[in-house]
Amino acid sequence: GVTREHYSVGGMTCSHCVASVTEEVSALEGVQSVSVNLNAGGTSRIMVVSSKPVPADQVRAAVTEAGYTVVDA
Ligand code: 9UX
Repeated sequence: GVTREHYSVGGMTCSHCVASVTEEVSALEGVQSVSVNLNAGGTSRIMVVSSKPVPADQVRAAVTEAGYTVVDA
């Protein structure tokens, strides 16, 4: 099956931010694709498509590694 998970991410303001988050999250085990709906200056949304659920703490760590922040809601 395919799992789709959404997260809110703060701090992203440009296409390079999008590329960084996409690269880090895509490297997680099981991730098939990452899409980002950029809201510069606000809260962006990312969708993680994977072959199995990806633990939220792993996604948070990857987003943090990229230099951004997962925010609630
Ligand atoms: Mo440039 Mo996007 O510092 O943060 S990568 S605005």
